[in-house]
Amino acid sequence: MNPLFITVAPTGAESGKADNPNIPLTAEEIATHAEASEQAGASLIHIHGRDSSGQSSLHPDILTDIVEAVRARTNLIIQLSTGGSVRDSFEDRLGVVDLAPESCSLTCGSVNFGDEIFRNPWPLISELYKKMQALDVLPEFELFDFGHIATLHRLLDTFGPPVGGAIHCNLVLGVPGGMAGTPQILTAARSMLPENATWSATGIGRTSTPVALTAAAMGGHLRVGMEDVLRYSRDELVTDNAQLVARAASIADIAQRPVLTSSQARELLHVNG
Ligand code: KMH
Ligand code: ZN
Repeated sequence: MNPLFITVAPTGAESGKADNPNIPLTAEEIATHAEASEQAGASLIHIHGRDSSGQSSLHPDILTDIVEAVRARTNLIIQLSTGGSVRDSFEDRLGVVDLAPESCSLTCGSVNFGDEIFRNPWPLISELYKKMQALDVLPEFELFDFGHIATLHRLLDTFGPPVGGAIHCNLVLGVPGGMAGTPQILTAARSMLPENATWSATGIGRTSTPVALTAAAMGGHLRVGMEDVLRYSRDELVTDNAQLVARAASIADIAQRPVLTSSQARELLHVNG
């Protein structure tokens, strides 16, 4: 038996209520989705903040409100996004790590992101990583393209392993401009990861389910959520994040892979909670 854990990414930085009225934006909405997602099988939550107008925000007060609301209602491992949106400043993105959550995302390279550029030059990546090492924050390496995997190796060679020793990667497939969400690409990308790394995979949009099926078959962990996909099927909007987590849990069940609780995932990732 090779158990897996499920990450839920409920909000993201790009979509709003006009795209899907069910997307959670406020601390209260995110905590409600978090609780239902944990009941459906999630053990880690990837958080983005929004201001009162629904725009992406990395303001510490907004992120702290969300973290407190989620902590009050769940035992989920909390991961804050340092990616933010393509418009967030490097300074604000670095500031997220100061909140010292259990985990932060860390994207390992720039990538075309639809019509925009998601900028992640080497000096920013290095500063984010060193800060996470200093503050005992588990990085989750976000890998949107093959070059990002080369940069991950450079990062580990230059600065050594994360505190705690766990190297955890999330392969993000299907972003327009990044790696395609196909089994062939996922197989190739996985083969390039550090040997001792744990990894999950995320498929954006219609690649969400095929990527989850492939990752479950290959021994990976799963990430789903309304950050990545807003339609449950061609004709149905996602009703809430727990619906996507429940589908990931059934994929795990079909693959005969037990789903880890938050406490078990904490042990696997060497985070203290
Ligand atoms: N919103 C994307 C530009 C992360 O959270 O670390 C970046 C992103 C990655 O979502
Ligand atoms: Zn994100």
